Amino acid sequence: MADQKTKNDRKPGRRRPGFQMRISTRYAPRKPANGQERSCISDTSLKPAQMLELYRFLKLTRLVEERIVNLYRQTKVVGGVYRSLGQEATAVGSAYALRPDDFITPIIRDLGAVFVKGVRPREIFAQYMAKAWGPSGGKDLNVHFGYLDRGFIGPISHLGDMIPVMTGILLGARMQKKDIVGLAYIGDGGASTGAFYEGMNFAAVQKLPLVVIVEHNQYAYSTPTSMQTAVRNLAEKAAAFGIPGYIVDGNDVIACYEVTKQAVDHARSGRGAVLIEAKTYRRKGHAEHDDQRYVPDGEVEWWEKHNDPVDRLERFLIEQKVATKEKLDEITAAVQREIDEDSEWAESSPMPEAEGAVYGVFDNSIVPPAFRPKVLEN
Ligand SMILES: Cc1ncc(C[n+]2csc(CCOP(=O)(O)OP(=O)(O)O)c2C)c(N)n1
Ligand SMILES: [Mg+2]
Repeated sequence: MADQKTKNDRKPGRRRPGFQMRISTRYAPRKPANGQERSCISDTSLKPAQMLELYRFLKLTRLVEERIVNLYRQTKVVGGVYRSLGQEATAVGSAYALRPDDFITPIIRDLGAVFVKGVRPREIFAQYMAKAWGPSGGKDLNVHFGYLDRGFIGPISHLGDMIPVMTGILLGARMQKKDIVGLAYIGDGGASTGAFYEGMNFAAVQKLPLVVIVEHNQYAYSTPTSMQTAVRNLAEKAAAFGIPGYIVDGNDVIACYEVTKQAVDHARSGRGAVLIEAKTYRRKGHAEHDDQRYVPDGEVEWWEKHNDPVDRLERFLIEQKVATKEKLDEITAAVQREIDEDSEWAESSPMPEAEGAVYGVFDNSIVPPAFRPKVLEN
């Protein structure tokens, strides 16, 4: 008996099973071989028509944002303009892995996911200009609106809080016996808030079908990630919740789709929450008014030249003979026409009536009659 090894005889420093990290790096960014330009992963289940649809969504996101900047410079936009330039692939590729009845909650740099969910450019233009025909009728701005029936939960400004909100939605859905998955987006800064930890922990222990994408775009306002967290890979945080973590190249739209598809399948099959870190880069300042003077010289230019998500997909589609350059130009021209038409529509919308501000801010129908406060209906 004396020389028999027991579980407690482990060598000091050896990892105990409970602390094992389950991080998949299969879709992590890789340096291209022999100085080749970056493209996308070719190991994919996507059909050619779907890849072209992804291209359309990437172009739509980029060109809608460019038009919004244009309107902003003409002083037609109310409030700030937040761009996802250079990181569009993360939102587009991940949202594309969902079923129509699944839920998303985007943050300001996820316009691409909002389009994948079926929102039209005209709604976004009207929203940015605070027009009456916009989805919030001028009550709120940018992506601060939602459509419950389309599985699109509008974000609130408080960083981190959409994680517990989505967790609550999924708990509710489970009680209603619905098998929906919730996809919540959060920034590198947001992933350091208390709300993020509480929401993640609850979803993990309840094995709720929550997929969280941490958009590691390397800045939170002007703070580089290394100055606000000690982990090198944000996916390592998954270990704190006992859930799997993935690292994905956030500028490869096909990798973003594939990794999210795996995570969504995992979540839907009852195996619980997943954390995905998308490594990407914010090429613009926090908002249009931010001149990025805190960014080292040449950094933005490097990403623009060597790691642009639209260029990468374009290169991939041509290399793989999914499309010719002419075909891609046709898609872009159709997107441009849609944008022209939709921004004209939004500009022709009236501003909201002042009295409208008091309506539609409280849903009395969900309050039991005895407790119903007197509010303006509709
Ligand atoms: C709890 C909370 N703290 C601070 C802010 C102000 N704020 C808004 S956006 C932002 C930076 C967000 O950075 P990150 O989470 O990395 O997202 P990114 O803008 O890079 O997409 C901050 C500090 C806020 N909205 N909520
Ligand atoms: Mg950030």
